[in-house]
Amino acid sequence: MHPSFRRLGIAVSGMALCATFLAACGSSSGANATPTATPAPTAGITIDAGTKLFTPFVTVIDANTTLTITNSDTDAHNLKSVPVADPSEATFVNPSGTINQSIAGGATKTLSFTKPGLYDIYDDTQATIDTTFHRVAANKNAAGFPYAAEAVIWVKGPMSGLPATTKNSIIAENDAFQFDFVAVQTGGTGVWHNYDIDLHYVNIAPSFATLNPAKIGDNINKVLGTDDAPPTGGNKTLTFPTPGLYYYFCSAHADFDTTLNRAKAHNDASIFPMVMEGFVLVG
Ligand SMILES: [Cu+2]
Repeated sequence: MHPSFRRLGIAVSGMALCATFLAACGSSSGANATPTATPAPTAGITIDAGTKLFTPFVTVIDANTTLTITNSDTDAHNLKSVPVADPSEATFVNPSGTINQSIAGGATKTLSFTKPGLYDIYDDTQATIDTTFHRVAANKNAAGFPYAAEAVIWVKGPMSGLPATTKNSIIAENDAFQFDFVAVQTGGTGVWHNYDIDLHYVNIAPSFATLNPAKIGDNINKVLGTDDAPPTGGNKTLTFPTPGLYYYFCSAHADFDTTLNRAKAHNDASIFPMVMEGFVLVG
């Protein structure tokens, strides 16, 4: 062996030794060094300087981890909990309590969530709660219009007390699902009833960021209206065999943007700029 190869061989095995026994190689205090605690995993949402939207729209974190909100805009923004549409949602929507704080331009805030569930926040400088449809609506002059400055945070963890069945409906004479959020236990079913004249869909959004872990129905899921299923409209029953968060929209009244990973309302949808969309939490 050439002497320089021999030296290289020694150096490589020395590095491997350091990697294996890092404390002994890198620390002068040797065996007495206090191991550093592994930092809690963090996740982040950015308020985009251009659109002033929360990015991403849906964030997935584990319970007891920290969520960092970075305001990359120069203006201050607000973080406010969206009120639950129905008392039955309170068990799984905003279960750690509500959020109401301001975040200065260029600032960072950390939020921690102790209880698993869904947290829905919006920025009232850019969007308003529509009390008829219980949804966040982008203000007409908002930078991100028609997208609303809203963020859905799924805090993963064991859930208890979720029902075996849940119901949602399509509101008569509207391109709207009654509830933004429903929840069922694993293996449970959801029923969507269509009180409207027109055909609507429960389209499962493309899978991303650990959402939508299973095919649900045929993923398109037609729900017949009163025209096709007289006199009271059709039902679609869907089974959710795999735990997770499912995000769906109606493709007759919204499109799915795979860059923003969120649905966008069609201009001619009756509740525009609000989106005909919803979430099913399965745990
Ligand atoms: Cu629709």
